Amino acid sequence: MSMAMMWQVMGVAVGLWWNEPRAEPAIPWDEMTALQKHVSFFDYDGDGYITVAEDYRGLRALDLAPGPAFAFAFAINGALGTPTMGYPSLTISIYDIDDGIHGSDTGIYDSQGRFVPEQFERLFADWDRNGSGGLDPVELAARTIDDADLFDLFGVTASAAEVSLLFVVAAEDGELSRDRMRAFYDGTLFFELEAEGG
Ligand SMILES: [Ca+2]
Ligand SMILES: [Ca+2]
Repeated sequence: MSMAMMWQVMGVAVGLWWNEPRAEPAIPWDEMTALQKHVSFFDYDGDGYITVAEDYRGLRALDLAPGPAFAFAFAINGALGTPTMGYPSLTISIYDIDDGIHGSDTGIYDSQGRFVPEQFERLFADWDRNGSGGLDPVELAARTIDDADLFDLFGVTASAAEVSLLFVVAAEDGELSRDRMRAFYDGTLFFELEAEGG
């Protein structure tokens, strides 16, 4: 059995819902913050919590290969589970996702998880150095390093992981376009990518 098949079998084993359609979100769409909309992509059964298996399923739906999807699912849930649940956990709570906002973030979400358009504009004004209307890996890396809070190693690592993941699933022609970045931050990008077939 190949590694890919093994991850797939594990994915099925941990949830019989693997092929179940997505349930209605636990919090009505219009009442969610941008950050909650973004993470609700992964809450397939609509209970307001994201398990590692749900995270894995969502990443696979975004066309990530099984190995990286498994690694990212553990890394993301490992980083956000405990702060959002309030006790050691690998499951993420959507209700308290704003507690998962770490240092070294872009400020594009406020402390409640709401989208801040001015900060988004600033991101492009500051970092689209070649004026291409998109951010390439060099521009993204420069931004991540410059934005780093001093001594906030966890925050930098988490930001770099998020940017890498975003780039893998959403880059076009070697960069992340303004439209895709905007959709990422307002919480609709992953739904759009899934609808497009990854
Ligand atoms: Ca769930
Ligand atoms: Ca650029």
